[in-house]
Order: sequence, then structure tokens, then C-alpha cells
Amino acid sequence: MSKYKIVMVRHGESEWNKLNLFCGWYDAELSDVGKKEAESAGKALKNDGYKFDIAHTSVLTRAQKTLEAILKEIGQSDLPTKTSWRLNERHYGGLTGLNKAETAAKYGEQQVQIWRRSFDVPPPPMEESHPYYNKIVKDPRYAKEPKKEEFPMFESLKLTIQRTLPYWNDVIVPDLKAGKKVLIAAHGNSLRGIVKHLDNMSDEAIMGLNLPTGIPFVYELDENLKPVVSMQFLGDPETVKKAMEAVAAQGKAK
Ligand code: DG2
Repeated sequence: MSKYKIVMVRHGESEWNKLNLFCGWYDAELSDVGKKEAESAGKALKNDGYKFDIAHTSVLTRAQKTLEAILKEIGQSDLPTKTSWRLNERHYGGLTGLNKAETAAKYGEQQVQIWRRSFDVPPPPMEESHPYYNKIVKDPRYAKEPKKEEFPMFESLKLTIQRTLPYWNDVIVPDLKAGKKVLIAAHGNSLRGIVKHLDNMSDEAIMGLNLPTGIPFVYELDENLKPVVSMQFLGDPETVKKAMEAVAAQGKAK
């Protein structure tokens, strides 16, 4: 029997999604399309009568602006919100800022597929000479956390899950167990990590999952936090399918 309900959403299209660049911890803004997607996500939630007690989001602007737009649409702009680097996108290391299609043309689509979707093969590290190294490492929002020794220079999905799951278990689950209605606005890969955990997906199965931007999805969980309803998108299935395929295709050489 369903005891808990949680809604998750990947942020709307970012400027770097639009340019098809590996983004990771680079703090890209939402594109105009992304702003519209965020508004539509809010409208879809409003149409279905959703109200929340708490929201969780990452440190990154694209997730926070998406959340803001959603909350505005549902008339809950003052909703208590917790922010954590643990919900950030996976750190794309040395790939950050590279064009996904150009990288596929250079290294092969198979290699890019491994970097984007394998469970435990990490991208190359972000070296100090990387053009975005200082912008990310010296960002004042990371002054307190993550600690120097846990600040990533690259992350596979496995490593992303290792830092996201403690937040799920220690912060989000207690909110659910306290009876709160929870909304998470985060990223393609931090959410894939949570989904893998909830649905107990194999390392192979998670490779095939591409989350679309700006389409909320719902999980209903039983008292043991096992899904009764898994990943139910608030959108028509054909649109969701096409949006997922478009994300998968970002790693194809042009
Ligand atoms: C994308 C995900 O993250 O990229 O970092 O480029 O969700 O923050 O837009 P998001 C990025 P893929 O893993 O789909 O290539």
C-alpha cells in the first residue's frame, strides 16, 4: 500500500544543454526554453492539485530557478527549501565545457556513451589548468561544503550515488517519514542515482535511463520505501518518450 508520495523533476533546459555541452558542476543558467519548461512543470503540478511541505534542490542555479518557477505556478513561493551540493549534477571532470557531439566525433560515440551512461567508468579528472577549475573550486557557495577531501574533480554515476544517497537517507527520508509532501528539483544524473536506488535497478539497467528536462515524475512508496508506483511522469507518454530519446541522442556525432 502506498504510504509516501514524492515528486522529482530534472531542471528545465539549461544554456549548456541547449549548446549540447557537458555541464556537470558548471553553473549554467536556464535557457528561454528551460524557463518555459519549468513553468509548464509548475502548471502540470497545479492542474493535478499538488501542494508540498518542503522542497530539496542542489546548489546549482538551473535547479534552483526551476524550483522557483514551479513554486510560483503552484502558489507556494514561500515553501521551506533545503539546498545541498549532494543533489548537484554529477561532476563531469575534464569533459566539462566540451561539446557532446564533437567529443563523440573525436573519441567515438561508444566512448561518449561510456562516459555519459556507464555506471562506474568516470570521466577524466578536471585538472587545475581546466578553464572552469577556479570558477567551480573557488565558488563561495562551496566554502563550507563539500570538505576539501570530498570535493570531486570527476564523478561516475557510482560516485555520484555515493554522495547523493546519504542526503536521501539522512534528510529526505526523515521528511517523508514525518509525513511531509516532498518535491526535489535536481539534475539528470543525481536523480538517476535516486531512481536507481528506489527501483533497485541493476548497473546495466540504469544505463538505458535518460531523464527529460522539466517534466515532473512521481513515486509512491510503501512503508519500507519500496515503490508502489515508479516514475510516473506528469506528461503525455509520447512527449516523454521523445524527450528521453532526445537526451540519449545528445551523445551522437553530428
Ligand atoms: C547534464 C547531464 O546535466 O548530461 O551535466 O551535461 O541535468 O544538469 O543538465 P544536467 C550535464 P548527460 O549525463 O545527459 O550527458
